[in-house]
Amino acid sequence: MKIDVLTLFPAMFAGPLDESIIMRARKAGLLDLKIHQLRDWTHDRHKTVDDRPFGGGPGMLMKPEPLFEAVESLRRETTRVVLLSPSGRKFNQAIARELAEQKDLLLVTGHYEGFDERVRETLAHDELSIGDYVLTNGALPAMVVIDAVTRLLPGVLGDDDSSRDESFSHGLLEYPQYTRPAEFRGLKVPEVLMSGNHAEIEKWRREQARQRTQKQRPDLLKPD
Ligand code: 4GX
Repeated sequence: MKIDVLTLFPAMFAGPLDESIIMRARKAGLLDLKIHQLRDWTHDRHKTVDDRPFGGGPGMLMKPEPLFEAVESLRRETTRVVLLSPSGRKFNQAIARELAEQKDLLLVTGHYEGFDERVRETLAHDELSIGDYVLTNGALPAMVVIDAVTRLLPGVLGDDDSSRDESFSHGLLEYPQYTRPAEFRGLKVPEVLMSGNHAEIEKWRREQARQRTQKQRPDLLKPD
């Protein structure tokens, strides 16, 4: 998959995507990631990317011309253009799976108070938020999406990682897990896990997952 990112802070992307599984996917050619500085598509001396909102109000907006020129130069027939902003639909594992099936993505990160509405109307296929809190810009949200999508690409995870039961895949949170030692500072591992009775272990895990989900994430148990 090809992922292009448009941002005012390309340096923020150095580090998180240069480690571990994501770097391995990049080196293997499974992910072709390119980070682009939006200011490269300005034409004035000051490389202006923002302007004041018509009708007044606080703060600045991302002006349309650099965004249009950048997106038009980076996109192909097959590109899905995705804005990152708090006004988007809430990103989740189902959306990650959907994005992982695309041929290429262009992630456009929000800065300032947001986008001129014509960007949304004309350039974007989708707008995503990573959650209901306010960040300083869209670089971290873009990295979150890249990470969640990349691990789903065929060949990125080893068999061990991908066969693992995952929270959100089966709709429940994980059951409690323990490793050695069997007793640590007086804290014992539940007897059933050492019993060797696999039917009982299954039953215990299912019940624990249900209780934990009820307590921490009751929303996951409700029908939509
Ligand atoms: N999930 N932010 C974007 C600027 C902005 C404001 C309004 C578009 C519209 C965020 C999030 C997030 C802060 C990134 C505001 N852009 N993005 N930025 N949560 O909080 O995606």
